[in-house]
Amino acid sequence: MRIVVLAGGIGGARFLRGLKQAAPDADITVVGNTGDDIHLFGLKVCPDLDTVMYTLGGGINEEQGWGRTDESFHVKEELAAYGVGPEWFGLGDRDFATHIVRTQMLGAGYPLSAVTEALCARWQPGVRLIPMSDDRVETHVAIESDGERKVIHFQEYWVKLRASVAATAVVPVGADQAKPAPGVLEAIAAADVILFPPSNPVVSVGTILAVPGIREAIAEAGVPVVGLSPIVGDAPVRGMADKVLAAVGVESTAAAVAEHYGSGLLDGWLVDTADETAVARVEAAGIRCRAVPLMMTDLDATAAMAREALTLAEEVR
Ligand code: GDP
Ligand code: FO1
Ligand code: CA
Repeated sequence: MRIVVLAGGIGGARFLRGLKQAAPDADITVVGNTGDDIHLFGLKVCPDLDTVMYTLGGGINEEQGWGRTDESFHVKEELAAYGVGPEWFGLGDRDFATHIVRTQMLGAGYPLSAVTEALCARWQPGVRLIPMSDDRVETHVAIESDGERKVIHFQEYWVKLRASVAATAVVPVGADQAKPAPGVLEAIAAADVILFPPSNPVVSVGTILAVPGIREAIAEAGVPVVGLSPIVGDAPVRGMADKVLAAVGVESTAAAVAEHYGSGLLDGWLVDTADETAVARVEAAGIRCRAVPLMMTDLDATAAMAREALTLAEEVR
């Protein structure tokens, strides 16, 4: 079975670990979000690609969900001693090596997709990880600060400000000009099932869908498209997805997120058992819906979620 998954960082990566256990023989292609990417200290950092790669490759800091295990911060401390920031973004020494290799290869002319493949040769994630695009896309967030409109990089909004101020717009800068990376459209066209993990619907899955051609390819693939809600009990399980959902006019409920994707794209949607009452509303929108446990507390619970998603895919096929 060929499965394509559109993934962000932590939610996407943890779901993929469960999917690999649930479908050990499946051929899994992950289309990764690159809208979170940022250039720091002359290096290109790709948080969501790295989170997937480290999580599936056994190098992730499990408690944190991003960055390397057994990490130290000597380079960051030395940079700070020179007064060089930003101090609010925690790049560790082991993680730095990934960004150095990536930046060196990009400088030598390799596209990001080839660089990601080279990095994965070390980590062996057990899936094919492709960035959504080789072209530069960076999500920016518009905020109101002291009565003035300001546009900042997504990482500044998320990590520095912790989404503590209201966002008035979320813009994947460069997405409209970006082309899907080599292999993305081919994988979608050849898929037997397409899954949206419980990733952020706006700044993870939404950004991938903003690359012209990807949404269309999914709709035209003619195979079941099934998603899992990142919203449980009317709130994100982790992080501040409610802030970016509000910016695009979507309430933070499992049903509203399904309607936001729409029946033109989604065939099936899983909500948590806490959101059982959302099922009727989602089905009224033309999307098959089931309420099942959706908390990724451990690998077995996550694999059970993946099995439910694949079962729902068979029901709507
Ligand atoms: P990010 O790029 O690191 O923010 O990760 P993703 O975009 O892939 O996923 C973020 C989303 O995962 C958040 O909106 C969370 O609500 C969701 N999430 C995290 N853990 C769980 C979980 O155990 N269950 C569900 N249903 N959602 C989760
Ligand atoms: N998230 C944080 O909340 N604080 C950090 O200092 C931080 C550093 C960081 C370094 C490398 C990396 O790959 C990810 C990092 N993240 C950090 C997570 C990253 O900002 C994610 O993009 C967001 O959590 C949302 O996806
Ligand atoms: Ca992300």
